[in-house]
Amino acid sequence: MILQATAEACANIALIKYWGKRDAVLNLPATGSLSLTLSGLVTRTTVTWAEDPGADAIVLDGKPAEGAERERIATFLDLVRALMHANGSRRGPDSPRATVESSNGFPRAAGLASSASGFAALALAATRAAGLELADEQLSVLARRGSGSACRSIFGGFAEWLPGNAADGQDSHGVRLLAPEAWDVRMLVAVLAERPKPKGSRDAMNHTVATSPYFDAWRAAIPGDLDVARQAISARDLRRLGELAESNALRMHATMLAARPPVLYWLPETVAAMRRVWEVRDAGLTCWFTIDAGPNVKVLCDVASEAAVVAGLSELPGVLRVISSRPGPGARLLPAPVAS
Ligand code: 2P0
Repeated sequence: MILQATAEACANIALIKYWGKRDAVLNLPATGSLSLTLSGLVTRTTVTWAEDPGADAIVLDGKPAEGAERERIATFLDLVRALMHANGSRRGPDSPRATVESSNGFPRAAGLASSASGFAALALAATRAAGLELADEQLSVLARRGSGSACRSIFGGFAEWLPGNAADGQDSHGVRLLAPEAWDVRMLVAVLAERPKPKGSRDAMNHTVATSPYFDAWRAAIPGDLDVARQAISARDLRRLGELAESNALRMHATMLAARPPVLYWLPETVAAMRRVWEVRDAGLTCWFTIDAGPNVKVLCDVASEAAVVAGLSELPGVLRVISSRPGPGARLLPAPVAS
């Protein structure tokens, strides 16, 4: 029996951000969050389980994973091994070793949410390869353990991460709000000059919770933001959603700027792209920006404005390229290759 499966998942960009945990081990968030899954940022992952000696073999974009990145994936695979034992999976080997091969169609760790697509694809491929068929919400709980935002990438289109109350995190998972085909919008990613991040998002988030005097205000505003975002999505009101998303992102960055020492992800090129979005919006285009834990600027826009917004961003000297996405599908299994 071949204990192998291949899955694809798309990254997601939060419109109402996840920034702060109530449990750092289980990746339980301080608040809910809400995102759009993007068609243009895809991770494809193949997992094979076998019983032979040695450590897991993990290859990311053609190179063996190393250091903390490798450790994080191996620790996640331990969770899948525990599930295999808990489910008395007779299909799997007793002490299974994984071979993982994962490739991204976009730069990893450049603030493009590759950990979200990566752990969503890994959760699906690793469980299916082991003969485990988890419901989407359970898969989302598992993906969350790898990276919090990955729990939203299990679902296509607009998704919300319910923070949950349970100490074990079983009620903290994504849910689908709107299928990808139900509302045709665009998200553009302006990829700016790449430089190493000053601080990984995990550390920056914990540091913000611990030291920012604005964190309580940030957290208190999220339930109201989520209410408005859900209403705007349900009414297909892009203006209301875009204004809110831009405001939410700026409040998140203001909260981390107030941390001690401060966390600033913006480069001069980031600010130039933000200003360009304001300029073209003032000139009549329908677009709003959001920014995550990195310098890149993402722009939510309508289909009619897409080409002109891409042109406006592309002419900025700091913009390397613009990736345009539609609402993307949830994590999905790919058919096994036909043996030749
Ligand atoms: C988000 N970000 O909602 C927010 C906005 C970045 C800014 O989720 O520690 O990689 O693995 O749970 O999911 C990035 O944080 O953090 C993130 P962990 P994650 O998309």
